[in-house]
Amino acid sequence: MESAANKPVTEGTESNIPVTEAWLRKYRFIYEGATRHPFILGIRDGSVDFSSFKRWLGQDYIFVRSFVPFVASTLMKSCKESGNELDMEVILGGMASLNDEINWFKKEASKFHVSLTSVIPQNANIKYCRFLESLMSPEIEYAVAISVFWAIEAVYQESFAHCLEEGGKIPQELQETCERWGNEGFGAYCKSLRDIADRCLNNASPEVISKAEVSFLSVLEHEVEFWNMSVREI
Ligand code: HMH
Repeated sequence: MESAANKPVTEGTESNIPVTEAWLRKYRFIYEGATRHPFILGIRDGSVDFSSFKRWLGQDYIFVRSFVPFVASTLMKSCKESGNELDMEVILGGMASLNDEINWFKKEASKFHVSLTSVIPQNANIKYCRFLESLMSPEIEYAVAISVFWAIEAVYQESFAHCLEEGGKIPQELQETCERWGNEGFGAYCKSLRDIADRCLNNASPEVISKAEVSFLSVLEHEVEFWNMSVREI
């Protein structure tokens, strides 16, 4: 915000607002589809089916294992392309939290009697992981990768933070899950990713901004499909 007056007016976007803000306005309905999905609303109001939660748990463990190399590839891009050396620290912090997350999944899976070694990746998950893989190549610009990284984390942060808001009736067994992504520290980390994305997008060419926008939209679509997969019977 503080540098808004210095921002060049980018074709196709409103002037003086950060690019991510323009995207969130433009795609508000689909963003809400991803962050207020029936699966999340069910966790918030306590009506969630535990078999859906267990399905989500097993599938998300697989997803997170694919997310790690994507984040690593973004870290590499930040070292080569970023104009700010603090980016590396934010992304490295993200890698550290993914390390915790993998251990948390293992602990949680044993609590819910889910065998992580026998989870079969479902179609929505396979497609989402393939999408991440397509973004790991060195030809993909840092601005695109960091925008995708932000969007992936932000959807979980907003979704689970919503569960924690006043008036929720989260089943006690799922409280920890909501706190993992809904806590304030995770919110601050997502804000740092968003600020990096906005800085990169602000300096990017219209072509790169468009590529990042298309990828942002793909993230939202994959997230909705991921929740759908968790709710649906296999
Ligand atoms: C599907 N999206 C999915 N899983 C996650 N763990 C996150 C986002 C956030 O890390």
